[in-house]
Amino acid sequence: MKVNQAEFVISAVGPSQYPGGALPEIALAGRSNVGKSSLINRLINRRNLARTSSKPGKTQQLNYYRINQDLYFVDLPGYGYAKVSKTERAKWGKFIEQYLLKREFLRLVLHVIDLRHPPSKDDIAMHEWLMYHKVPVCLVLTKADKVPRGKWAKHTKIIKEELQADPAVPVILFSSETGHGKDELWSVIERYAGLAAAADGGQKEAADASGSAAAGDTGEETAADDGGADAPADRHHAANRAPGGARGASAGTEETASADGRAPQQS
Ligand SMILES: Nc1nc2c(ncn2[C@@H]2O[C@H](COP(=O)(O)OP(=O)(O)O)[C@@H](O)[C@H]2O)c(=O)[nH]1
Ligand SMILES: [Mg+2]
Repeated sequence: MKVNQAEFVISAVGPSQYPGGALPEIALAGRSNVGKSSLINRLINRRNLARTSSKPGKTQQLNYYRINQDLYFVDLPGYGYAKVSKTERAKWGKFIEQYLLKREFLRLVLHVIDLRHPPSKDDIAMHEWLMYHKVPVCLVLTKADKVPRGKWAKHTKIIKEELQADPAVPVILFSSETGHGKDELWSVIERYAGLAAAADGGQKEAADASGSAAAGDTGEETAADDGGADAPADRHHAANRAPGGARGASAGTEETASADGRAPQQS
């Protein structure tokens, strides 16, 4: 992806502030301080567009960044921030859930996890929740520069095992420090955003024009039954989401699911 333009759009505190314009949205989820903002900055080659390490207590805003006229990155508030009250945590859960379950332009969640450590309880809960609701996910294991290369495979294996990650979920090792994984991550993002073979304002190399991956046919898993047999079946692809309608049928299930399975809670 050639980033010609990247700009901060809004810190949205509710759906009425989400931007219009119907661009695909790529959300970033992860623990506070795991490196979500740094990852955005690295992807767009800007030192400090996404604010790093700012106000971790802000539990209820989604920071939108527009990339060209192609997509939005949506930096979700991090979980696992210790100094947040129970009430705030509950609000965080509701807020994020609303966005992840209802936002029709959401195409992919980059679930950012620290490669250095086994996943936290919150990481595991978040991943389970995303799988249960069949939200398309890419695992991004970041801070790879802090782990010797010889240990990358072992750390990756442990994280995937503890998350019980479906083999179909893309996993990318990343470093905001060195840029490792950047191209690979962009190609996943483009694919999920439906930009893979799309017009690119003439920037794209002509050689690619014949169109490789069909947008949306991304190999994301459909076998996510580990979340329970009654997981709503219509959510396996964000693009297929019937906003409102189809999910009515399983509303009862969902209510129960989100009451119990409000995984993105902090411990
Ligand atoms: N060495 C290294 N440090 C990183 C990396 N990503 C983020 N950091 C650092 O981790 C801290 C938290 O990063 P930030 O992007 O603010 O995390 P966020 O809370 O998830 O948005 C900052 O001090 C970053 O410089 C990385 O890939 N490598
Ligand atoms: Mg941040």
